[in-house]
Amino acid sequence: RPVVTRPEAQVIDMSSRSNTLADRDIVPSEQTFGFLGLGMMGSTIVKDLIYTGHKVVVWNRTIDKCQPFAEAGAEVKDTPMDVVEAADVIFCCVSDPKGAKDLVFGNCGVLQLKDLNNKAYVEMSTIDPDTSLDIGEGIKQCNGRYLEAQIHGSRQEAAEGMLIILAGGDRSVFEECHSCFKTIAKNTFFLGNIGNACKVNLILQTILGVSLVGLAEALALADRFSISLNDIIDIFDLTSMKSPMLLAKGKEMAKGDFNPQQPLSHMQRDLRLVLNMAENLDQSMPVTSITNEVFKHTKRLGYSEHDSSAVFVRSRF
Ligand code: NA7
Repeated sequence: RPVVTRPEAQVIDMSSRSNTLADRDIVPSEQTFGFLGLGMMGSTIVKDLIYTGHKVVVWNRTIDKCQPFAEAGAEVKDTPMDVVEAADVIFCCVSDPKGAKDLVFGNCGVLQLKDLNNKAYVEMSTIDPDTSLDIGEGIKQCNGRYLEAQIHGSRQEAAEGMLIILAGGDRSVFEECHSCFKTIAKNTFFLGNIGNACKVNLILQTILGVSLVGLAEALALADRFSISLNDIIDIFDLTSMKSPMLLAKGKEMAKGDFNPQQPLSHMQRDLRLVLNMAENLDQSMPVTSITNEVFKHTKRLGYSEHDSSAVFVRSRF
């Protein structure tokens, strides 16, 4: 069993800017934007929203993470409900469907404010379509408008303002978020009804997860033959199979550098959500099932917080 060290805690550099922001000609909306969840993704997004002149109100479960944003000009609130009271449009970006639901339906959650008075709620946490429908229903019943805006991309892509936004639900909310989306994403898609964007996001994650396990197994075999992994990657780069993502992940595997760009726990969460969706449709997904098992096992080995490319470690043993 390998000795596992936790990846270094990542710290948001409040002074860094994505290179593309200056070229985007962003005119900030005059609305007030609430933000629930200042993890790596949320922090990166909020930092850029403040920089491009948006008025932002924030809350995070661990209150210390709000401090740099208060210094940068954001208003900090004590509960999600307080953020909703203070904002016109509220974004949520937390770890998983359970966290996303807690913030809406739980104690001091969004729906404690019985009348949302036409405010907009935007779910950015990666969730499944059923969770999104439940949240959307709750928001609408309290007189609010709902948009799911799934963010596809790594933490690095978020830092570069190069995410892809997949949205579904209330079109008017989508329009109102224009200057925010333009700040953080290179492409934005409106995909229709609630649930559609979650499905597309999880389908893309399936491609990613299965590809990573294939890459890890192939490189592990090369390693058993004592073939240089760097040579394999250099040759792979010359083939028609190459992709920027697989090249980057292959290099990380060769170096043993699993700095979390897409945490392994998030990848496994996504595969679990995919398999639940498939189960409801009687859709057979044997390769995805095995892929999920591989990620689950790698989590058990202690690599939850590392990058998804750490799946290579399991393949080598
Ligand atoms: P991180 O960096 O792991 O951050 C997770 C965030 O979610 C962080 O702010 C957590 O608060 C928060 N969280 C998690 N569970 C809860 C509950 N139950 N209640 C309130 N807040 C919670 O993840 P990323 O920022 O990389 O990713 C966030 C989402 O974006 C994820 O769905 C990705 O797929 C896309 P904490 O700071 O621990 O108190």
